Amino acid sequence: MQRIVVLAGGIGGARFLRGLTSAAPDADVTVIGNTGDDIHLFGLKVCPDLDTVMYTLGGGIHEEQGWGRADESFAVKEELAAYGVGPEWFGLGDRDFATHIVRTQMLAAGYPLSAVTEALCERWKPGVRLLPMSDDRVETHVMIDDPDGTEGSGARKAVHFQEYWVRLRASVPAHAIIPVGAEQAKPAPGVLEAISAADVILFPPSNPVVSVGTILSVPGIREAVAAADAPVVGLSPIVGDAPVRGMADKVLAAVGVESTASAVARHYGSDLIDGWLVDTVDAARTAEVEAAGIRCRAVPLMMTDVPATAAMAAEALALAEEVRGR
Ligand code: FO1
Repeated sequence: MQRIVVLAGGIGGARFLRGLTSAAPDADVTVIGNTGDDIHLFGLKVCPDLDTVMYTLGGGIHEEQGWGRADESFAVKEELAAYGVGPEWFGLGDRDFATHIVRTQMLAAGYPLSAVTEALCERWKPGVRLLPMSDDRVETHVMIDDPDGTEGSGARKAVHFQEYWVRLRASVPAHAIIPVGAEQAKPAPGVLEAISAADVILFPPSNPVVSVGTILSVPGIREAVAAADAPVVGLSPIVGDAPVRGMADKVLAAVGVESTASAVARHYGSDLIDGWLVDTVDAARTAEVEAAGIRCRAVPLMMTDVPATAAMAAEALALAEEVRGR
């Protein structure tokens, strides 16, 4: 059985995985999920990217939104607001709350996040093994100009990733992205083992900075991917010089990377990836990627539905075969 490891963020990663499991139904897929977006709210631990993967593959996702539960209601949020308890800018629904309550209860009882995730997946049966990148707390913070600082003082402050992404809609410049706690974090049990035993490693069209980049910032994970025998193939989240969805361009700018399909491939570099897929509209960029020592193909990369996404996943697996043993 083919062992595939995928480093996934939220919506882009989850949708790609749905295509992958359709293209390779017999594969043994391990997903290493980003937990840098995790946030503590109302005393509860919320893991947006793990939940997005779990709900999407388990059939519980709000399809149009891409995050949160289908058929959701917001009675708890409204009741909290009536007490003046926020944040009002983060939409936690009633059904979703149950997940966070179970998770928080299990964590408080001493289970590590990896065991809690496994337990939650027993309900959702996502058809993949979902591992958090780490059981340790890592929280992505974004450095922005401090709106309360005196003008011209250059004062800056760090905000939680969700505050930057959801409350501010990435509308202000990000000066730096800091995965707080990453240096001390250890990969969760099974992560390094899955990477070294993989036949193929895939980077879906997830955010290269705050999703895949955060996973790679956990000491040992980048090294394991670079040292793996398996071919590593990525799919560009940038199509026609703009993110397919989300605001990846804002955080790419923070790390000094242009929003082009080829710049993202070079950002990962040939030490890490062997192959890279760009969309057909970016076919002219394949030469730039190949000049960086990364095999590159131009194929349709719009995840419009499951068959189109399965075709992308099949192209990624085909490219992996092509570069195997390079
Ligand atoms: N995204 C939003 O744009 N607005 C929200 O209110 C929001 C709430 C939310 C609650 C649970 C969850 O699992 C995800 C949620 N997201 C929301 C998505 C999330 O902020 C990001 O898209 C991811 O963290 C990026 O991968």
